[in-house]
Amino acid sequence: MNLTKAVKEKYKKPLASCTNEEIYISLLEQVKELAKEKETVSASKTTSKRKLYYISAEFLIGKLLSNNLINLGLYDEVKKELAAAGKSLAEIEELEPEPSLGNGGLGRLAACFVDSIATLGLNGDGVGLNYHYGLFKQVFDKKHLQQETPNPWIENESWLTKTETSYQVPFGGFTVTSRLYDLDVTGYDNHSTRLRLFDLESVDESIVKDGIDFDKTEIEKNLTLFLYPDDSDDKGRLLRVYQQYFMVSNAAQLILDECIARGSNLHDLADYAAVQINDTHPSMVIPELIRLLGQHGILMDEAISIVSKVCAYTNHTILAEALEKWPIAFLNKAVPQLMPIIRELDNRIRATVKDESTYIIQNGLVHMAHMDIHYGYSVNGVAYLHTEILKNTELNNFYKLYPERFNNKTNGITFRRWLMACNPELSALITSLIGEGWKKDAMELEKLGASISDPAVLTKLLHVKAEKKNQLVSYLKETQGLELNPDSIFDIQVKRLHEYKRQQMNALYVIHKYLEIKAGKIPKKPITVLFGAKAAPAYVIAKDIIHLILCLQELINNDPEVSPHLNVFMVENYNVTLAEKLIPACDISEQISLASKEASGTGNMKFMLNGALTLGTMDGANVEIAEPVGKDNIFTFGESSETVIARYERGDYKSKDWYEKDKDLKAAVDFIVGKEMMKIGQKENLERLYAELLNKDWFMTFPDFEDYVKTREEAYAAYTNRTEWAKKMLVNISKAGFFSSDRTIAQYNEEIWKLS
Ligand code: 26M
Repeated sequence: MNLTKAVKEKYKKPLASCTNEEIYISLLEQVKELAKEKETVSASKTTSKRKLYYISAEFLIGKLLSNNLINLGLYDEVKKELAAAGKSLAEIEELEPEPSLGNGGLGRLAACFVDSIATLGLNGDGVGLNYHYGLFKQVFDKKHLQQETPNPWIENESWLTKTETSYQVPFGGFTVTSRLYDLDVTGYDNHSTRLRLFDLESVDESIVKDGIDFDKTEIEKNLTLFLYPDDSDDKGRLLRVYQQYFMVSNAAQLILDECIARGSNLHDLADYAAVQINDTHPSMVIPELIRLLGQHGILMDEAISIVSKVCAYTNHTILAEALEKWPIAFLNKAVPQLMPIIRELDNRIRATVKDESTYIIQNGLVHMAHMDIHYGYSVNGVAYLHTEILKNTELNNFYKLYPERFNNKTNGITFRRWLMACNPELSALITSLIGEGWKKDAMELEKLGASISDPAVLTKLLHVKAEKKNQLVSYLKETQGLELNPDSIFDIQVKRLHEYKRQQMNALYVIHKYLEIKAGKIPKKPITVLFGAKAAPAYVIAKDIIHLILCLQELINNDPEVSPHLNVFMVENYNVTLAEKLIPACDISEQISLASKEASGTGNMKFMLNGALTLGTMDGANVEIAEPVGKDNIFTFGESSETVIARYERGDYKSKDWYEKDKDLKAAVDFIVGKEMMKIGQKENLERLYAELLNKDWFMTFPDFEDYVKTREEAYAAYTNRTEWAKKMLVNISKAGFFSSDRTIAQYNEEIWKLS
C-alpha cells in the first residue's frame, strides 16, 4: 500500500498536510480494497464443496483498522510512513467508531471464530444482523447510576459494503425487504473471509427518541436498530422473535441460493452446507430451511432429514433463564408459517420419545434448544466442565437419547487481536526469544519455558508490564479523567455485569479492605481495583451492583487515609477497545463466577496470554487454565461445582446463616447500608441490594467469601516477590497456546463441520 500516493490522488496534497480524518478515510478505502482482493484470491483457492455458515445474533468485532493492517502485514510499514509525515497511527485509530454488535462473551467469541476461519483458510462465512446502534452506550450519571444512550457506529465511510443481495422476509400480515452488507474479515497471512450482515431496507433511525426508547410495534422501521440486551420486557421479547426470524430467513435464503449456484440440487444440501447455530438465537433456521425446501418441492420427511445433517448447535449457558422459550402466541403472531412445521417436528418426537421433558412444545412454550438438539447432528458445550455439566445434569435427558451428538469445544481467542495488536511490546519480547513461529502455531509459546530462569528475560517481562500499565494510566486519564497509581497492583474484573459472575463479591472484598485500612492495617503494596461492566437496562440488581461500586469509588478514592493504599475505579462504557487497553496492563485477573455457572469465559484466556495471574474459582475454562499452569501459578478458591450443584438440589441455602457466622463478612455487608454509603448513594438501590444478599444471595457469594479473601491476600503477598511473580507470568503465557481460537476452529472443522 502507498498511502502517500493515495492521499495525493484523493485530496491533492501531501500526507503531512492531511487531517487525521482524511487519513483515516483513505486508510479505510485502501485496506478495504486489499481485503477484497485477498477475499477473491482465497475464495478461488478453496476447494471444499461444503461451506460453513456460522449464524450468530452477535459479532462483537471491535475496531478493524489496526487489526486489518496487522493481518495484511502492513501495520509497521503504515505506522512508519505516517510517522515520517508527523502523523500518529494511534491517534487515527481513535477516530474509528467501535461496532458494538454484541453483548459480551458469545458475541466476542463469534468474532474470534471468524478471524480464525479466515486465517485457517476455511470455506465459511459469518451471518448475522447489521444493528444500527448495536448495544447501548453506558454513561454514569451524577447519582452514580448507569444510564443508556444510543451508540451509532455506522458512518458514511465504513467497513461495510452494500451488496446487490436482497430478500423478501414474510411476517404474519406483512412482508419486509432486506439488504445484505458484507464486511471483509482479514485473517493472518493471506486469507480472508466475509461477515454477512443483513439489514432492513426500510429501517428508520429517526424513531429513536430520548435515550434508547422507540416504538416497539413499528417493526418495519425498528427491526435492525438495536441489538438486544440479554433480558427485556415482554414487548421487547416479541420484537426479538421478529429479529431472529429476519436473521434466519435471510440466512436460509442466502444458503439455498449459494448452494444452488454452486451446483446443489438441494437433495444433496448437506454436501454443500453446514450451519452452526450460535446459542438458540438462530434456532428458527431449522423450521425455516424445512419450509424453504418445501417450496422447492422437497417433502417433509426428506426436508427434515436434510436439515438434520446440516445444522449443529452450540450451547453457551446453563442458566435456565437464558434458555429461550417462546410463547406459541408470539410465534403465531410473528411467524405463523413456521408454527405448523414446529408442531410437526414436535409431534414426531412425541410419537417416538417417551421422556416428555424433551418435547419441543410444553405448556404453550416452544423450547428452542430442544428443537436444536432433536434436529441437529451435533451439540457442543464451550469448555470441558461445561460440557460435562450439560451431559450429566442440565441436558442429561437428551444425552441419554443421543450420546453421540454431544461434544466439547473449549473456547479460544484470536492471538492476533489479543496479543499482537493490543500488546506489541510483549509480542516483540516473545518473538525475540522464540522466533515468529508462535504467530501461526500458538503451541510454540511453550518454548518460552526455557527462559524461566533467565533473570534478564524476567526483568524484561516486568518492564513490558510496567509499560502497559503506564499506557493505561495515560489513556484513562485522557479519556475518562481517572487518576490511577501506576505503582500499584492492577486487579481487574471486566465482563458483563451479572450476579453469577459475582462482581458483588469483589465489591465486598473492597469494603473489607477499606475497613482494614481504616483500622490501621496497611497493605504492603498499594492496590488498584478496576471494574468494567454494562448491566442490561432492565436488570435491576445488576444496576444496583454498579451503583455500589461507583459509590465505593467516590468514598475510597476521596479518603486521604485510604486512597494512598487502595483505589477503586469503574471504567465507563466497557467495550472491546477498552479491553484491549486494560488486559495487557493487568496483574491479577478476577474470574470469580460461582462454580458451575460460567460456561467457559474467554476474558480469562486473554488475561493469561498477557501475563496476568488468575484469581478464580474452578469454573468454566478456569479449570483448563489451572491444569497446565499448575497450582503455583494460579490462585484458585471456593466451593467446587459438585458442592454448588448439590446445594441447589437440596434447596437449603440460607445466606443469613453464613452472614451470622463470619464477622468480616457481616461487617462488609452491613457497610452497604451504613452511614458513609448512605451519604453518597441512593437509599433505594443500596437497601435493595443489601436485602437481596441477606435474603437470597442466589449465586452464593457468602459461602465463598472467606476463602476468597484469604486467597486474594495470598496473591497480593506473592506479588511482592517480583522475580517469582515474573516466573508465574511467564508460565501463564507459555501455557496459553491451547486457548488459541485457531485450535478451537480446527477442532470444530475436524469433528463437526468436516469441510474438507
Ligand atoms: C437471551 C434472551 C433474550 C435476549 C438475549 C439473550 C441472550 C443474549 C446473549 C442470552 C445469552 C447471551 O449470551 C450468553 C453468553 O454470552 N454466554 C457466554 O458465552 C461465552 C462464549 O462461549 C462463554 O465464554 C461465557 O462463559 C458465557 O457466559
